[in-house]
Amino acid sequence: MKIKKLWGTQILDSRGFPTVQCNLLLDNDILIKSGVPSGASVGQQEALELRDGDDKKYFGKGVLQAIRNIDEKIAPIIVGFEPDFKIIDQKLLELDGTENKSNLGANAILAVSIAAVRAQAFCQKKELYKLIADEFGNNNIILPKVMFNILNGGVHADNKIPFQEFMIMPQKDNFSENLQMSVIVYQNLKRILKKEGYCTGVGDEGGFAPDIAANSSSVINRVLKFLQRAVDVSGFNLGNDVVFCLDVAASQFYNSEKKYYSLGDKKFSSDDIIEFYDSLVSDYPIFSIEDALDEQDWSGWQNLTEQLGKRIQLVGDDIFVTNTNLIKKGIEQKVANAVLIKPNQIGTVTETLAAIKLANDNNYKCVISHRSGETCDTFISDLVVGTGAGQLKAGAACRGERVAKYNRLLEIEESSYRRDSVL
Ligand code: 2PG
Ligand code: MG
Repeated sequence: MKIKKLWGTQILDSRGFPTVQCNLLLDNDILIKSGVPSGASVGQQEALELRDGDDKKYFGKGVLQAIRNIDEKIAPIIVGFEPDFKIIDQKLLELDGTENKSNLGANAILAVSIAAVRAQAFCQKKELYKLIADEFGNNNIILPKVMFNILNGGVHADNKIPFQEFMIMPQKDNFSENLQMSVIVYQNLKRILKKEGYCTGVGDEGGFAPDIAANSSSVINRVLKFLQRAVDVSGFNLGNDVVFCLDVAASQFYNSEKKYYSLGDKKFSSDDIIEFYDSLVSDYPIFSIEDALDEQDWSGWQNLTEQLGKRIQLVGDDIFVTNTNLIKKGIEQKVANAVLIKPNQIGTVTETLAAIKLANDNNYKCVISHRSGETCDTFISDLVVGTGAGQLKAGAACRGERVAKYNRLLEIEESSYRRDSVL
C-alpha cells in the first residue's frame, strides 16, 4: 500500500492555539491523521516549533508555514512510497538538514512522522503499540503506571503555587483500577478544596488550580497536605496504594544570573533547595521528582542525584529534552536517574525511540509524557505500551485531550482480555 496524498491542516490545541495536523491518504483511500502537542514550560534546547509570528493571527502563533512545509516540501518526497516510518523519518531529517529542525519545523516533522507510523501499523494490520513493540524489539508489552496530575501550579495555572505539577501514582498492577483510584482521589480533592473555600477550576493539564496563598515554601507543604487528605478520605493507604510525584519545573523560578530559586518570598541556593527536597521526601511518600533544578544547573543536578538518587526517581525533562546527546551527557555526569520522553521535544518517532533505548541501556527509567497544550491524538498511549516504558504522565482524568489518552489505554487493556494474542 502506498501513500497517495499528504497534507497539513492548522487545527487548535487544548489552549486554543494553532497546532499541526497531518493527513495521510493511502492508496485505498483510508485517511490517517495525527496531531502534535505544544509546551508552555519549554526547554531551551528543544527542537524548534515553527510559528508564523504574524501578530494579527492567533497572537503570532499560527502554524501556516509549517503546514506549507508539509504540503510543498515534505509531500513531494513521501507521496508514492510505502509508509515506513524509519525511512520517512530519515528523509525528513535529511530534508530539514538542521540540528534543531528549524528549517521545516519540528511540529511539521513530528506530525508527518506520527502519521507515518500510524499508517504503517494500519498497512501491516497491527495495533500501533504492537508495531512500536516490534520495531523497538520489545517483548515486554505492559500497561503503564500513570502519574495522574491533580493539582496545577507554575505556568500551567493562574495561581501562585511555584511547583508546576502535583501528581498521584496509584500502585495497583491493573491500569483500570489505578485509573479509577485516581478519579476517586481527584473528586475527593475537589470536595475538600470546595469546602475550604477554594475555586475548583482547573489548569492546563486538568488538575485543580486553587489560589493557595504562597508567601513562602510552606505553600508546598500545604498543597501536599491537601493531597494527603484527599487520599485518606478516599480510603487508600498513602505510601502503599498511592504515592506522590512532582514536576517542579524549576527553570520557571530560577534566576540564572544570580543563581537562586525563588519560592514565594524566599531565595534558595541550589544546596538549600536540595535540602528542601530532602525534607519533603522524608515527610511524604514521594516517588518521583521531575525538573527539581534548572536545566543549566548541572552541578546542582549532580549533587541532587548523589543525595536523593537512591531514594527516589529524579526525572530530567528540560535538562534532557528527549535528546540523546544530552541524555548521554547526563549519564556520564551521573545526573538524574530517569528521562522524561516528549516526542515533540526532539521531532521524530525514530529519535524518540532512540532516546528511550539509550535510557534503557543505561538503567535510566523513562516516563512518557504529554504536553500542556495537547490534541486528542493518543500516540503517547501506544508509545508507552509498545516500548514497555512503564510510566506515563498524561494529566488529570479531566479535559478531553487528557482523557483521550486514558481511554486509549483502557481500550488496549480491554483488548488484552478479549484477545489474548493482542498483548
Ligand atoms: C512538563 C510538561 C508536561 P509543558 O513540563 O513536563 O507536563 O509541561 O508541556 O508545558 O512543557
Ligand atoms: Mg516537566
